[in-house]
Amino acid sequence: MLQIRHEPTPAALIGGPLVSIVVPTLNERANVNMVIEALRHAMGTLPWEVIFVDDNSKDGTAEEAKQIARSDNHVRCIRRIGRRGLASAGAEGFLASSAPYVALMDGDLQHDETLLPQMFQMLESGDDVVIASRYIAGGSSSGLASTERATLSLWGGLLANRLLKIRCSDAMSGFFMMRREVFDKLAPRLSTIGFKLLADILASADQPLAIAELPLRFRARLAGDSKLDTGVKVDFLLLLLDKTVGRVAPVRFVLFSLIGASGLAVHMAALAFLHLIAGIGFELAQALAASVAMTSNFLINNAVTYRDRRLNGARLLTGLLTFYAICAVGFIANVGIANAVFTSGTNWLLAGVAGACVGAVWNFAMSSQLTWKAST
Ligand SMILES: Nc1nc2c(ncn2[C@@H]2O[C@H](COP(=O)(O)OP(=O)(O)O)[C@@H](O)[C@H]2O)c(=O)[nH]1
Ligand SMILES: [Mg+2]
Repeated sequence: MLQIRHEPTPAALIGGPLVSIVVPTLNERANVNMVIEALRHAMGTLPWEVIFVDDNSKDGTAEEAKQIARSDNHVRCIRRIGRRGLASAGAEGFLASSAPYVALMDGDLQHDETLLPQMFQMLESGDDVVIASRYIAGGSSSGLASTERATLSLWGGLLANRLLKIRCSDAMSGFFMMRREVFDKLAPRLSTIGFKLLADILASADQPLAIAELPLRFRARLAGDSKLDTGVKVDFLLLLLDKTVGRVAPVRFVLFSLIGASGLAVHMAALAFLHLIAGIGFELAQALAASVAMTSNFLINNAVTYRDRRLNGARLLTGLLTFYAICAVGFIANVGIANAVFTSGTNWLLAGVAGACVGAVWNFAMSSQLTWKAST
C-alpha cells in the first residue's frame, strides 16, 4: 500500500506564524488597534499572529478585532460566552495556536511588546519559558494600578515560590513566551483558576522547565480601566489551594464543604435572633433560620467557589431556587442515611457524620451540574 509520509514543514516556510501572541481582553475596544499596530512594529519580519480571547465584552472588543481580522490575517479572535477569567482565556488561546511558540500579553499596552523578538530568540536557543520580569535588575513594577495590586504582586510571588516551589523572580507576571509543545503537554493539569496562568503553568510542570528571565518595565495603562478587582486575591488563594490540597480533594468541594460548615454558625445566629429576640415560635424560627443559612451558603459559593461562573440578575434567582431544591433533597438523604446507619448499630457520631457527608456530596455534585453548570 502506498504510504504518504508527512515531513514536518517549518511553519515559516509555508507562511504560518512562528509566534502566537495571545491577548485576553475584557472591554479593551479602544486598545485593540493600538495593540495590533504595536505588535506589527515590534515583530518586524518574524511571522506572527495575535489571538484575542474576549469574554464577550460589552464594548464591542470582539467585533473590533474581527473587523480588523477580515483584512489582516495576523489577527484572530475567540469570543467566549458565559466565561470569565484571564488564566482560562490565555490557556484557550494557547490551545487554539498551531505556532511553535506562544506568548501571553495584556491588551492594554502595559507590557512592552518590543521584548517579544528577544523572547523568541531565547526560546530558539533552548529555553522552555521566557518570563518578562518586573523584579530583576532593569525591570520595574511602577505601572501597577494601585499599591494594593503592587503588594499582591510581590507577596503573591513570594507565596507562589514558597508553596508551589516555583523558582523565578516574577511568577505573577502576565507576560511570557513558551514552547507550545511544553504547554500542550501540561495543559490537562492546569487549574486555570483566576488570573495567573504563568504560576499555574510553572506549578503544573512535572519536570523542571528551562526558565529564562528578561527585565520588564511595566508601563501605565493607556486607555480604559483595570478589570481586576479585589476578587483577584480570592482567585489567587483558590489557585494556591488547588495546586496544594487540590491534589487530594477537588478545591471546589473543599470550599463548598467549608462554606457549608460555616452555614451552621449562620443558622444558629439567625435562630437565636428570630426565636430569642424577635420572639418567633421555635418551629417557624428554625425553618426561617435554615432558609437564611441556605441563602447565605448560596451567595458565598456564588462569590467564591463558583466565582468564574457566578450568576447575576435573574439567573441569581433561578440559581437560588435550584439550590433550595437540591439542598432539600440533600437534607432528606442526610437524615435517611444517618438513620439507617444509626439503626444498624453504629454509634451516633459516625452515623451523623455519614449522613452529613452524603448530604454534602449530593449538594455539591448536583449544584455544580444544575445551579452553576459550566456551559451557560
Ligand atoms: N478574557 C478576559 N480577559 C480579561 C479578564 N480580566 C482581565 N482581562 C484582560 O487581561 C488583561 C489584564 O487585565 P488588567 O485589568 O489590565 O489587569 P491589571 O493591569 O493587572 O490591572 C487586559 O487585557 C484585560 O482586558 C477576563 O475575565 N477575561
Ligand atoms: Mg493592565
